[in-house]
Amino acid sequence: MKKLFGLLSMVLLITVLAACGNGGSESSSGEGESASGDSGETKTIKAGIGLNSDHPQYKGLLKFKEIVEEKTDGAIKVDTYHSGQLGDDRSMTEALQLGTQEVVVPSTAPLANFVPEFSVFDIPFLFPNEQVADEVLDGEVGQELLGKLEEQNLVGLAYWENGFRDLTNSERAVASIDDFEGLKIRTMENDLHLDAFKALGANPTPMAFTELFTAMQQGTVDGQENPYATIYLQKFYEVQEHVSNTHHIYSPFVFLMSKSFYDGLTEDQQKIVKDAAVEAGKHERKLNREANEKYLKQLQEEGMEYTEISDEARQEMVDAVAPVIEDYKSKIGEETVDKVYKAIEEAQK
Ligand code: TK8
Repeated sequence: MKKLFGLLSMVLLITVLAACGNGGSESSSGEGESASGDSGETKTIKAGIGLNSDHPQYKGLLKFKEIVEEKTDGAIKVDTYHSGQLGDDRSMTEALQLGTQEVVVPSTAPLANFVPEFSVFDIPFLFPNEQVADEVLDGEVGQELLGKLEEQNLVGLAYWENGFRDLTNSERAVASIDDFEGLKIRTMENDLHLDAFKALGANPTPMAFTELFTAMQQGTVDGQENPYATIYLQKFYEVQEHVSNTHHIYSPFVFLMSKSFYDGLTEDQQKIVKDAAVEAGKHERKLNREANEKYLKQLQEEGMEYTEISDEARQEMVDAVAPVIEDYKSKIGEETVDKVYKAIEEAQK
């Protein structure tokens, strides 16, 4: 008898629990599962970046949140974190692989530690301007490279913009290659960047972005390189005196999603997050270009000394890094490098 009772209450308990589990969708839709095969549970995206809340990158993330929450009627919620609250580009990318975070938007430079071909976009003096970069990144070769991220349990949804990188330092005005001599320069965690700065005569050291401001404040490094918007909005002018328009590398950002999270979405939801990443990316690029335009002037108003690099001096730099680029072609992959150079040529026709 007791056994029968126990069995009956167990069946009852399971039925009650099952009814409770489906309560949300049931109450909102009355059916077990919505048409798009979604369980109806709210899914949360933890999205983190390294830059602060004033930066166009964070504005882009808020745009992504707005679109996704609206288009999914709140079935997907996006929690946004800035200023390295969740870690740096590399550690956040690892968190996506582990499935403990859902979105990060790193620079391509640290991403090359996961997929080496991404270093192709960090070849110095590669892109002549932003428009050509857009066409190549949003075009066939850029999308093909995004596809390679799946092997690393990552899904690349879109390219956003970090921008053309310019050198700052606290030692001296840099007008030509000789002025790089011995400067302790922080670079992103990328061997091509390191070797390029060695070829320019500097003394480079790789470091996560989250450690950079303190390293400049304490004099562990003399300088760094980033787009004007980052130099201004991260207040680097408080710890740096000189800025030069080296424009030595165009840095794309990649909007990444954890593959395990992405695979758990319905097809509709996958399309919504993909389209939202692309649309928010266009918004971010526009804001970023306006910001980079605006902030060089404000850096000078904050007391930084600006040095214009002449075409001859820039050509000296191009020549100095050429052997490094030659050397990296095989490390990156000749085929990928050739495709990118071809796409750049095409984009300028
Ligand atoms: C921020 C970084 C930054 C990059 C760097 O997380 O590390 O210097 O330019 O924007 O992605």
